[in-house]
Amino acid sequence: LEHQVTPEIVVMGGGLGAARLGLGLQRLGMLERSLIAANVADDHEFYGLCVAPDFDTIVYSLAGLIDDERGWGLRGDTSCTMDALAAMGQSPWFHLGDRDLATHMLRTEWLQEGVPGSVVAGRLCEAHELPPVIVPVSEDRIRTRVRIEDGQEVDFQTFHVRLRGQPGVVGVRYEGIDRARPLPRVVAAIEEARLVVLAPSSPVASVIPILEVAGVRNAVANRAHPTVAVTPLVVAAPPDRHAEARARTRSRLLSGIGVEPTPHGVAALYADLLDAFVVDELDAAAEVHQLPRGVEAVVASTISRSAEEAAVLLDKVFSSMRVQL
Ligand code: FO1
Repeated sequence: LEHQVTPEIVVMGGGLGAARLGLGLQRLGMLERSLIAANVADDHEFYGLCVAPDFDTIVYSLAGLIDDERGWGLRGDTSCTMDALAAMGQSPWFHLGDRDLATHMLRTEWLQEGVPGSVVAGRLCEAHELPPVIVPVSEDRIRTRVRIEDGQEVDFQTFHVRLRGQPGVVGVRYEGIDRARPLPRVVAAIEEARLVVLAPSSPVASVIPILEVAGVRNAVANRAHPTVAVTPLVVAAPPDRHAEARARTRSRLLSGIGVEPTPHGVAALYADLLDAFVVDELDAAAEVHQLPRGVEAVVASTISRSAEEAAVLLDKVFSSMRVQL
């Protein structure tokens, strides 16, 4: 299962944002030469099962199995288990499809046997006929905790799914992050890769809890080769119905840490790490001149709805950064 070659491209992020770039890399035939470091801070225990939404979303997407409409879970999955729980008086607010449950059962069983998280990740990639290039950033437990306006602190899935991202956010912390160690393979890849891309994922939910793992931010900051972020939001293209809930959670969390939920707000948040920031072409006129000093603007279509579109976006980033592969 060990991945031998030093990755040339590193993608860091959450589920959908990283998955989109992963689909582009796959399309370009570059997935094997890449490493996708997935956030673990929105992992969740549900009825005793370990669920890793960001990792699973990337794997299911690259395996062609994702439910595209919802952006999570397996396309065509059934809900017998959730229905049975409801019939027994439970109100399961976090929906786990019947086939999706198999992934969580296996992950939980392996982790309980003491199999390291990185090995579990490799086995799950292999089970989906993917190269073992999708890894959790850390094997240690990290959990995003969201303090909402009434003073309560809730876990990320409670905030995003149960409360629909509706309460105002007054603070965010990442439980366990001080003790978490990154996978050595992730840090080595960041140091060596020709290009590091911060995926168009929720900055507070998915990108910061990767960067804040000991050694990761430093490794990114000290790179000899370029680092780029792709905007997770496009002001001029309001999210569709399915993206709306994600957009609300993303904006609430950004506001909760005092960052303006705009492309230049996000660029400023990452500014010390970036050589370039990809702004969507629809926002270029309004946003490019607001980017932080020293961060080059790359203008591209960022709303990659297909692998082809994601490949075009990546090609644009490679040529702007003069990355030849
Ligand atoms: N998102 C929802 O809005 N409702 C759900 O019931 C839900 C279940 C779920 C199960 C497995 C999984 O991998 C993801 C799931 N998601 C669900 C998505 C998840 O809450 C978030 O999109 C990510 O954690 C954000 O990074």
